[in-house]
Amino acid sequence: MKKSITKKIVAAVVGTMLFGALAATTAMADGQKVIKISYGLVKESGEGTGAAKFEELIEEKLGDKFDVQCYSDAQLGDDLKSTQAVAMGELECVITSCSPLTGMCSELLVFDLPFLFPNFDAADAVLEGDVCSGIAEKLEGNGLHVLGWMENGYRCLTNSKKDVHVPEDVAGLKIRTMENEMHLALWKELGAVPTPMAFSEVFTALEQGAIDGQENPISTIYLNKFYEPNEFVTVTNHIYSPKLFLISAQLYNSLTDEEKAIFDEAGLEASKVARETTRQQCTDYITNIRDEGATVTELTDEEHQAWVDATAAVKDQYMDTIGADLVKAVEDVCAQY
Ligand code: TK8
Repeated sequence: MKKSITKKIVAAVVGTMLFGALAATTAMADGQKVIKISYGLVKESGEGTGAAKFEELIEEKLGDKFDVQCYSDAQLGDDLKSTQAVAMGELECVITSCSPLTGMCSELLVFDLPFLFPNFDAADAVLEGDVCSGIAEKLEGNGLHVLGWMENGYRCLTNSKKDVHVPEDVAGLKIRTMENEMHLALWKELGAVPTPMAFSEVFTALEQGAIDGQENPISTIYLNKFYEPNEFVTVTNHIYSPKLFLISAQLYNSLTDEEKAIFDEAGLEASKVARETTRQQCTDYITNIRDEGATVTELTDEEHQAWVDATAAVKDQYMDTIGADLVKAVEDVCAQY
């Protein structure tokens, strides 16, 4: 009895190994290279929609060669971890916030400046202009090729304690920030208690009361249900936050010129779709969040100005680190919109 069970197990194991080997041979025979895309938000998010678009475009044009697979919700790791894996050539692609990457590219800190981008047209002009080509070149040296610029959106504050209108209201609130020194400095300056944390830990930390609040665009606040543990949502729009769509430079450089062009084109198209989706969501979901019973506070002009004034010092503080020329280049583009 024992023997036959053992035999069966051996047979099953050998069978699986053979099948595995066969499957591997088939994949190789097909010559398909798997391209995994790691991202932290849900499938319905802008980046999820963008990743799916990229998959569709690549498989339409190069389906015999590449199998694109999208992994949402930080399944393959949070922004920084995934980006490091892509830089090392251990993972193919990532869609990430810029803020956790400022350690490898300090120029990205320019996007952490509060109240810099007046509107989406200005953001598009910067994302598609020289400033971002320069940043892309720098990232190439870190093993990261930029396929496109997607979008987080304008960041807004949520918390479980009070209806926040003006900066003074955040005094003493424990607020999760991205892992970024300027975000930390900003919330400290406002009198809050900032706690840097990877994105995938935020919901549980809010639910358990380890933190009182967090800040993210309306799209994320709704799709990740942050309004459940945090019934107060304030449309502060304090920082415009883009996202990078990156591919391992090692992998990119191994592509033929024709493939490179198709990847770049698909990256741009996917990024456009991602930005359009996020923008629509940030508008639409204010109503959805209210319908769920949360309080959504939109600021008066006076309250908005109070936030601009209260965060100005951080900008001055970081001017040298970012580079006054870079900040001016962004401001000059923004001034046209
Ligand atoms: C998701 C993050 C998220 C960001 C954050 O991976 O960490 O708060 O806004 O969108 O990139």
